Amino acid sequence: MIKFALIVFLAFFSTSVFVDFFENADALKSNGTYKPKFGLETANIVCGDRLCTEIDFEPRPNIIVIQVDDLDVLTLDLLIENNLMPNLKNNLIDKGTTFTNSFVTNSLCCPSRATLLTGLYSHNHGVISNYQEQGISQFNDKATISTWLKESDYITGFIGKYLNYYGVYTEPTYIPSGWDNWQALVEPSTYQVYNYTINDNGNLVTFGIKESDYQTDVLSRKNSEFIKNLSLHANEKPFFLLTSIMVPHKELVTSKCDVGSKTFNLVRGPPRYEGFGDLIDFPNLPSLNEQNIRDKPPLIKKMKILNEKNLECLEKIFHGRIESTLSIDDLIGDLIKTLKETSQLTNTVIFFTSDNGFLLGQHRIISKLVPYEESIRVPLIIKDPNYKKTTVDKLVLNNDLAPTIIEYGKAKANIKMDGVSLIDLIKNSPQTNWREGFLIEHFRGAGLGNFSIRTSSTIYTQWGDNSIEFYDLNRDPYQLNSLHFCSSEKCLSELESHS
Ligand SMILES: [Ca+2]
Ligand SMILES: [Ca+2]
Repeated sequence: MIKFALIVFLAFFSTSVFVDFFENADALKSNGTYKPKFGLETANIVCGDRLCTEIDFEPRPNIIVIQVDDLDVLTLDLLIENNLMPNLKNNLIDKGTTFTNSFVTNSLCCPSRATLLTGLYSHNHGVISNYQEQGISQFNDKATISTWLKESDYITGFIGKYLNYYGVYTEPTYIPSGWDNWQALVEPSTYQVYNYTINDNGNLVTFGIKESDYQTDVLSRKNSEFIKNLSLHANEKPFFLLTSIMVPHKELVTSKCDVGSKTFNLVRGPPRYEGFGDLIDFPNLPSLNEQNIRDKPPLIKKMKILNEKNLECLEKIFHGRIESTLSIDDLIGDLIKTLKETSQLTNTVIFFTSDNGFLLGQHRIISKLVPYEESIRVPLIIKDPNYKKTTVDKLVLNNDLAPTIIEYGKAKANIKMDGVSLIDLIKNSPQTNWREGFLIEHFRGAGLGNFSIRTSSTIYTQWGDNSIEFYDLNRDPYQLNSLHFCSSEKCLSELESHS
């Protein structure tokens, strides 16, 4: 019975999902451009293969993307439930669209960031890892959301963490194409909440260890400066700001503790939030420290069960993540205040998301890069001032962000992106042909690499060593019993009784 279900599933994904996936990509039409003689805009307005109408000449919104690092949905939900993210809740969630099924197609920093910038899968933009040969060196920064928006007369600003090894495998003063204002953290100091260096439009500026040097707070001040400076010059062009926050990613040099197979660095919050981590109990979910791993691939079978000391370490990691994430809420508050002060709030679309999720001991793992929900799911909220609070449960991807941003900017991408714009979902337009499944990629060689197809209720994974996993997420949302392991209901009942 289960084997049969697996065969039916495989037959399904090998046909309809891939067909949908490629058809969606093909559905992005090659657009023509039209330069209006009159009106508020002087940019190339894109009207597809139809005549432009008046609506195309409405002023385009400012666009702000807040991308945070390694923030999992579970941690964010706990923070919100405990009223610890009031700025995110009141200004974005309560006034925007929350996507409850938002995923990244490669849950690793550098590939995911390259996808945000291009709308492409890893196998198409070429950034398949964090490291030089497969990372930043592969990235074509001349065809990204910033170059396309700039060509469409946006003022563009980047503030925060760029692609991994920026400043190591590039010159520290390098400025990628398409950015008018460039404020990028230089590696390896990127992963320090104090004592880090920023490339401020070609000048390297190092920050110290004062309380006011806390990294998220400095990035927040830079956000405000960027917006206020534009308003001072009465610039009529809209702006695009990508603000990329390093926390709650672990720090490079800080205290560390033992999580079993390795030691793990903590991340610090600002001093004003010291002790706030204790306000939230560490989530003890059924998949924490999974007891029976007979159904898991060899990589996970090698992992020892976490002992008391490891679990205490995990709690410390969790507390640091909570305290540092609180600084992100302050940054959101500052951003909203600045937009209000400059009368830009009603003309600005704001995105909030993370580059990947994170496992906090689920299946014995403290990391990402694996095809489990905690790793591949990410928060996504888009606040468009023209629409009210809503929730969307369609499957959406980080591949979709660039097409959405480009549509908001009425710009033109000179490549065929893999994602589709989310604007119709934000408008609550009926969708009859939305994706039913998607591909997830992790390129890490034999045993570690894994490729999956995720539908709304199942996930099938093939690992680099040919081991497989298959979960019915309705029956088994914590991915405790891979159905490939069992060929009968009797076996499954036994597996479930020991999970
Ligand atoms: Ca990350
Ligand atoms: Ca299991």
